[in-house]
Amino acid sequence: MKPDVLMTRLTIPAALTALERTFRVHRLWEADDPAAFIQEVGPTIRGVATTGGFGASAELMAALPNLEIVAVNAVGLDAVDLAHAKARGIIVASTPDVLTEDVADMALALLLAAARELVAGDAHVRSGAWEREGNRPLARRVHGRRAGIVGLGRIGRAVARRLEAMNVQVAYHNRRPIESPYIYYGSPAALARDVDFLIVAATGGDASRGLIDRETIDALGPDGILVNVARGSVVDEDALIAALRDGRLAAAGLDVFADEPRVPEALRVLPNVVLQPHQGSATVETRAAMAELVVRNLQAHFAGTLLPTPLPL
Ligand code: 8YV
Repeated sequence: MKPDVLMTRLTIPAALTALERTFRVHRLWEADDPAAFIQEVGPTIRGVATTGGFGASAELMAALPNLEIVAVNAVGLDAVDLAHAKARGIIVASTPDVLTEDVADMALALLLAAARELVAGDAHVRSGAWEREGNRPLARRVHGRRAGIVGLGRIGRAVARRLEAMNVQVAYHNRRPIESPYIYYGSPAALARDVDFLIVAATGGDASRGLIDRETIDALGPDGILVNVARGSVVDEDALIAALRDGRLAAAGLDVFADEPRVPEALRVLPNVVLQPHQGSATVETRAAMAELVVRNLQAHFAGTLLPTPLPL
């Protein structure tokens, strides 16, 4: 008999098709009354396939008394109650590595778009303003300048490789220094003081909540540019908005926000910010690779074989 798996959100159709070959899939996103649906199917559920945004809360997992594994279509696990999972011996699997390069590409795209004012330039041409008003103001150079990476993990290191190719000097902040060719700074504010661009690639969750605060933003300064491809929670969004509005920060490139998909109007109306709807890993190729990992992790668990990308217990 096929194991019962709760799929919280439809990632890509191919993932659902692949899961349904091996599992009896219960589609939470189609439920008119999700709470009633979970109460009805909960006792049968042995696996969960979920997204980084929806995750797996303690409340959800508690409603699934026979849950064995949560396979997350993401590398960020801040929406998964890992303590609850560990306490119950529930395996958690994620999708590392396959999305690293795409998210790093997005960080560079946001940095270049913010520094070179690509969105405003596009509008200047499309609106006819170029013909009516002439050239736009000069933008800012990226190559040859200085960048700080907050969170030198897989994605942070991929961003650093891209920046080095542009002759950008790279420094970083982690909770602890790691073996790396880049200069380590003990705090985000100290790093921000010495760079032109600050790129946030840190793990989301309680440990990094508000890590990029007003002090750090002010240290980056009125010529500084902030890029965030991590989680909205890592940056004090109100402090960021105020700094962008008041000219204490030159620009920002953001792919993540505090309360997705709701983004404050005060941020959306600013001319010096480039906004993306959490698209870091959202390419056909990468989302297919992520979905395949979710399926393979679930299949391996129920086949009693080694999982490709489990979290260490
Ligand atoms: C996705 C992500 O946006 O991997 C992550 O942590 O944020 C992204 O890959 C999303 O969570 C996909 O489920």
